[in-house]
Amino acid sequence: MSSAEHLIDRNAIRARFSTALSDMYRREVPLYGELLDIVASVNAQYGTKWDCGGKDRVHIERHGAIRVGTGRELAALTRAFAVMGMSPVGYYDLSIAGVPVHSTAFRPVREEDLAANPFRVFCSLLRIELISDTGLRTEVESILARRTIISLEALELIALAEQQGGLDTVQADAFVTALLETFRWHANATVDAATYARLATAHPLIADIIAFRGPHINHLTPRTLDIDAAQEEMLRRGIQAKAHIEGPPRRDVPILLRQTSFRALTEAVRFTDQPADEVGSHTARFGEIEQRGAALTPKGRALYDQLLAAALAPDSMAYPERLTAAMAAFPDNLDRMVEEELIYVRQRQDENGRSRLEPITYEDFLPVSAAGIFQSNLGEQARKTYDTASSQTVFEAALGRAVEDPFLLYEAIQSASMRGPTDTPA
Ligand code: OOG
Ligand code: NI
Repeated sequence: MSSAEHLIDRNAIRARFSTALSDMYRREVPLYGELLDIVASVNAQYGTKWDCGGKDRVHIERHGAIRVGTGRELAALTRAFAVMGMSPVGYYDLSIAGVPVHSTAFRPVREEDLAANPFRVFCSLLRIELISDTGLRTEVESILARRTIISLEALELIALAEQQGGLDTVQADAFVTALLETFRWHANATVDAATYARLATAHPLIADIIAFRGPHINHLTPRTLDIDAAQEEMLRRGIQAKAHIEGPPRRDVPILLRQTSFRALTEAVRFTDQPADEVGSHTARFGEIEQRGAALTPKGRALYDQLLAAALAPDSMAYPERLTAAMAAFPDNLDRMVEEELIYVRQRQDENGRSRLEPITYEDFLPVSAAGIFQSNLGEQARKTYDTASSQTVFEAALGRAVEDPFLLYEAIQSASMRGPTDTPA
């Protein structure tokens, strides 16, 4: 047993885990390594122009995504993420976009913890009640009831962290190694080929969640400072990037989140009834890059959503042109955006002691982009129609707690900075 003074910072555990996950995913999906190279060189070129928060952390900044099958699995992961100082923030209902899951993002919430390492994981939970074939639903339930996605060793270390209030360095390393197994890819499916086909017909994402031993990480996303330059370089290298960048168009003052990805890989898998010389295939894992801009206030977000809705309504123009046209109504000047209270800002002192306002970086996700990413990777069969109400209450019951409200978190960072100078790097 270690004493409290030997416990290491949760930020350090998160940093170790994020690095270990990145190393593992680079070995599993070499194209991810290529994205890291592209982003590193674009960011190095951009570095001198950068005058917004995030400069010091961007080289380590990543988000990943996983999908789980049951509330029990989600609850266990919530405890695992808590060991690394990551709380569930926001509720995203993707069934409105035709994907049978609802989600949250596990991330650090305090300014200094985000500055130390902003690693986040978008985590989706299957909404089993949306499987309309009752026979299939029962089968899915029994498959999920049999599996354990977190090893006994990891669970013991989680319990120890809860008891002690943290982990010492040796325990932290053991925890990172044990938890990493949950995120690993398994080419051996746990179902036969016919069951896989039925799951995939219900929804490709259902097959991805149910047919394997655990919630393999399905993408890991580095942050670029210039997504247009990075996208151009992806295309130049012959990487099959998405046709257009998700999120707001290019602007002087970037807002929210812009993302692009390469198409999911078709990977060899083996179903339980396949002979050794035969292989099946599964399409799920992909690569993505993102650029982050200012966090919007509820007023700013309402304006953004209204303009986006206008852009999504089909007319004679192509989508990128419609988007640019619609978004032109969103002010693109820092002073005006602050004056109209569209974005959150923090006050910062420059070297001469003068204070200036700087946008607070958006740390969350965009459900429309998330659904767009799902669909571009899984094909049009991934868009189903679900007649259902959102169920944040059900989600939170599974989680074992309420999700944090992202607006309140940005608001807290903004008001703390207005109260006095801070020398915390962003
Ligand atoms: C998650 C998709 C959401 C993003 O960047 O919006 C996401 C998934 O595919 O499981 O990662
Ligand atoms: Ni993503």
